[in-house]
Amino acid sequence: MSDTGPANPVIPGFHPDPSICRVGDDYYLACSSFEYFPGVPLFHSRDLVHWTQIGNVLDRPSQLRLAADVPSSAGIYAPTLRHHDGRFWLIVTNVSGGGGNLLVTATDPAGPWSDPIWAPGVPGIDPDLAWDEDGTCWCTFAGVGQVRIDPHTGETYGPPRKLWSGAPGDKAPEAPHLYRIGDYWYLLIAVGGTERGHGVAIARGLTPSGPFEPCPANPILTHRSTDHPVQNTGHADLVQAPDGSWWMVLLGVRPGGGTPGWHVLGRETFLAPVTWVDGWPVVGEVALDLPELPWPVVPGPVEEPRDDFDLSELRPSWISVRDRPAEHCTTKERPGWLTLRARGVDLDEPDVVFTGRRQQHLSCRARTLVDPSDGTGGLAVRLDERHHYAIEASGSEVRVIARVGSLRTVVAAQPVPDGPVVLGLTITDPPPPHDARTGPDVVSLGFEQPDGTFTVLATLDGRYLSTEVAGGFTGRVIGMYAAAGTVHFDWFAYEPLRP
Ligand code: 6LW
Repeated sequence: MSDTGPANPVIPGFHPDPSICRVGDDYYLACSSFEYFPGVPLFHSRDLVHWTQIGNVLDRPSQLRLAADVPSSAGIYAPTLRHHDGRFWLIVTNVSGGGGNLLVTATDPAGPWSDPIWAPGVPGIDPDLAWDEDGTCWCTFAGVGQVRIDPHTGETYGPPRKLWSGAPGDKAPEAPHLYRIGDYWYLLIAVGGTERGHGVAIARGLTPSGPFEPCPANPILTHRSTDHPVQNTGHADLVQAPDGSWWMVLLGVRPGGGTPGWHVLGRETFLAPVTWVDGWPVVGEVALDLPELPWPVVPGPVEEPRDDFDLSELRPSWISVRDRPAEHCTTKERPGWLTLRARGVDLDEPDVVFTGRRQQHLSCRARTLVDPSDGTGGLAVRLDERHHYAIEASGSEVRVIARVGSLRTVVAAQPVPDGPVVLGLTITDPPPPHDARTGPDVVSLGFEQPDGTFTVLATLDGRYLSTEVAGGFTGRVIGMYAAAGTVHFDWFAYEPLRP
């Protein structure tokens, strides 16, 4: 929210591939989660602009196993969330570990969700579910094929059929969603790939399997070849509000710095208004400052910026890399502390013991009180195993470690008194002058002296923790890790400094 009204992104930070549904006056939205556990964050809103995470759909190993060999940005790809016959349904692709497409269902979207039902007959990612008038369920998937499916069993019927895959030459037709609106079935797809060429196209037909006529105005949304501050717009889903108005949620990125523009928060969830002209949707601007909404905004519960780890379970916004076994991550061993027990590997390895939260602001500060008396660990901002910055404490020393691609270095180190120490990192705009060579931000890492003054040990260029450098589908995650032994964290505080 900007201080003048509703603002985009409505769900900042790496929350890509949004899928939305409405039940009465309540909206629910799910996103991709890749190599993080728990997976598929689930949000609730009453006004489309204030979203509260109410859980994670895949929150136990019987639903989601991501082994150490699952590459970064693999794992859980795009979900589709729907409500039908009094139940919530979610279908999603696990591209790793013998994955494929799985279905889960729940009566309460906050969970628990069922154990997965696999759908081996769905041969593509980005699966969608749509029910026709007689209750037949159709699963449409990337490349834009379709197969009839029983969502209760995952069984599919007949060979998949090809539907419509955009205009000739459209790259990467994916993220299909099928809707019955009025007399037509509408097929909404992403085209162009999830980078700067991303866009949204739509077609309509008289049956759920077409034939489909494309919208003459396709792509109905793209920011390609523009200098709009929101780029990569695509992978959309449509929802109708109780007042009859239509809205689109979609992914986008906010590049910063000079050329080519680096985005560091991953692909975020944005909202855009939709109107209908001659039976076709017209998408309004994906503006950073949203237009006033035709209903009162209803701020939901806001997560406290500081977590004192006083609860037996972690908040749903905490995510770990690939898994979170209790023997490695618990708040029950030392009440009021988060205990991380290392596997003896550090942030360079896929099975590092790390628990963090998505960076959701272009400028922010994170701090934690760590007790390294029984181990080595600290505070890190990571994109993946090859791109991360950390302030690490072990016994009587703190050090800043930077990993960029194949380069890893201890940038600075300083002795500190034994015992707990506050570690911190601050992400801010780069100092002037700014030109085409300027990065998106700088990351200052340090620690608090016993008298409370903060000592910066190193300030590092943030461009190396951007998707343009690292690649992949995620965004920065800021959190705590243990590289050796057992490390206890008394609290963690995240402070937004700029949206
Ligand atoms: C998602 C697909 C895509 O499944 O990236 O680039 C995948 N397009 O729609 C992960 O976000």
